[in-house]
Amino acid sequence: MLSQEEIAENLTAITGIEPGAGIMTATEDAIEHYNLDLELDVSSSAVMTQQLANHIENHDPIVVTGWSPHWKFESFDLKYLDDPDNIYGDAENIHTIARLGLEEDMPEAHQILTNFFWTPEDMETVMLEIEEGASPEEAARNWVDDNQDTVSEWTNGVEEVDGQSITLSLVNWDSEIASTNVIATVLTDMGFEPNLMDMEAPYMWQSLATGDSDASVAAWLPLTHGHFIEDYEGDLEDLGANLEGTKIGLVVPEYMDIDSITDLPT
Ligand code: PBE
Repeated sequence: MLSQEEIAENLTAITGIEPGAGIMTATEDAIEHYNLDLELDVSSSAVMTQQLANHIENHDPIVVTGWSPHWKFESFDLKYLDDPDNIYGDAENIHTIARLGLEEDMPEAHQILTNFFWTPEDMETVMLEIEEGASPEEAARNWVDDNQDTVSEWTNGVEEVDGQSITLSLVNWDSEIASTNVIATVLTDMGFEPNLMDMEAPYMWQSLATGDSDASVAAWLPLTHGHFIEDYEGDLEDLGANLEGTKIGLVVPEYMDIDSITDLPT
């Protein structure tokens, strides 16, 4: 185990992800609120998990901005640090959001997107397969083929279309790579031609407000993306939750002998 003193001596920063992610804003708030003597390193989701793997191999201290569902909890022994003042909020849901007018222009897609609902375990299955080497398209295809009962609830009563193109925004978080590819596969099977458009979190919201993209399955609410939904209130449509019970916070390896954010260096 790494003691609190050893951690204080060797830890200078929290390993973050992309700027613009809700968890980055929440972590800036946490650093200030708990008066932590730590920088927040801006990086990317891929670099964050790579750093996690490297540090675990060397048994070094590391704190990352973490979230669930995520494959890292399957691959490594990790724990969330307690957040006594609830800066990271309670469990959240992931919502599907769409541009205004989608219902009128593409009622079939709108219906499928509204029906889309799965569990954290479903999402983790897809994430883990991607982490183990499958392409996102392959992992999504396997999940859809293995879960036709669930998928048929999303497409029940919806007419197939003939090659309609639809643009889904995609932010490169592992959880959203999984969900966006699954819904794209389902839409493909219903005759759509989905176009996955890579973008950063703030543009995911903006592109729906401007109509540059049609839908996103990646709105973490009420807190993580709370500031975005406030900014774009009335400019896009919330189709409701597609997954219930997410979490964000600061995550460390089990071998770090601390339990709370308040045990980090101040
Ligand atoms: N996440 C994953 C995102 C939402 C999905 C927690 C990294 C964020 O912080 O905005």
